[in-house]
Amino acid sequence: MSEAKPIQWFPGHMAKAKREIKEHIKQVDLVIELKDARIPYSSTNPMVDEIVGNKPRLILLNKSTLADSKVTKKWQDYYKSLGILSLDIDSISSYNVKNIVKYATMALKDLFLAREKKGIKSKTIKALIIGIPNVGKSTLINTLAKRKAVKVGDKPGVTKSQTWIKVTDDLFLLDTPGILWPKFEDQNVGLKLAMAGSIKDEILDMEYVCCQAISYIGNRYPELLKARFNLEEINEDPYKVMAEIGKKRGCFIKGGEIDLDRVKTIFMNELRGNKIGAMSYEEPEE
Ligand SMILES: Nc1nc2c(ncn2[C@@H]2O[C@H](COP(=O)(O)OP(=O)(O)O)[C@@H](O)[C@H]2O)c(=O)[nH]1
Ligand SMILES: [Mg+2]
Repeated sequence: MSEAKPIQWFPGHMAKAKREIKEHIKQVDLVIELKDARIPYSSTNPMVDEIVGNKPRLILLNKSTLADSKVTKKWQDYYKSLGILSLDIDSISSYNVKNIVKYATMALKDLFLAREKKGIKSKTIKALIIGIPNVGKSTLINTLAKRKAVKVGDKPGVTKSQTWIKVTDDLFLLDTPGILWPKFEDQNVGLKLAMAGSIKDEILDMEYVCCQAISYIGNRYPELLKARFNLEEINEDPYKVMAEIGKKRGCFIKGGEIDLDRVKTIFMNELRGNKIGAMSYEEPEE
C-alpha cells in the first residue's frame, strides 16, 4: 500500500495537505505521529507541532528493529523531556504493536479523567496516523487492521466518505493517514532520508550519499562495517574504503582498476537491504 506515485511537494500541495490534516485532527482524540526510528529528526515534518496543536500526541518510532536500540532509548528520553509519550515499534515484525493501545490510553489520561467527571464511561479513542512518506503508515495500518479486520462505517458527526478501522473495541483509526512533507530544504536531512531509503535516488547524488554513509558508519559502527565487508581497518577517506570493498568483492574494470560505480551500487543496496546491521543515523540534540 505504498503511495502509487512518488509525491512531488509544491507549496500548493503542502498548504492543501496541512489544511486537510488539520480538518481530520479535529475529528480525533489522538494524533499518532510516525517517525523512522533510525532518523527521528530527519523523518519529521517541519510544521508538525503547529499542525498537531494542542491535540494529545503519541510518537511511534517505527522500523525500530533496524535502529540502534541504545540510540532509540535516547530519543525516547528526549521526547519524554518534552512531555511527549513515545513507543518504539516495528510494523513488519509487529514488535510492540500490541502496546499501542496501552500507550494511546496513557497519552489520553486527561481526556478520560474529563469524561469520568462528566459520568461518561466510554474508553473509545479515535486516532489519526500522520507522517512523511515511507515512514510506514500504510504498513502499520495494515498490521493493525489485520489484528481485527473490521472496517466500521461512518459515525454520526463525521464526514460521510470517511471510514474508521476498528483496531480494538476501544481504538478506532481513520483509515487514511495524513501524509506530510519532509524538511527537504536541508541537505543533511536529504542525506539521512536517502540512507534510510526513504527518498528517490534521483534526488541526491548517490556517490555523495555512499561516501557520507561510509564515513558516518565507519565512525559510529566500525565493527559492523568491518564485519560486513571483511575489512581489517577503516580508512578515514571513504574512497579508500570503497576501493577496499571493491577488492574484497572483486569489482574490477579492465586494467585492474576498482569499479567504484559497482561498489557504490553494492554498498547502497546492502545498506538499504539492512544487511550491515541495526544502526541509527542521528541522535537527539546533535
Ligand atoms: N523493516 C521495516 N520496514 C518497514 C516498516 N514499516 C514499513 N516498512 C517498509 O517501509 C516502506 C514504506 O512503508 P509504507 O507503509 O508504504 O510507508 P508510508 O508511505 O508511510 O505509507 C515499505 O517498503 C515497507 O515495507 C517496519 O516497521 N520495519
Ligand atoms: Mg502509504
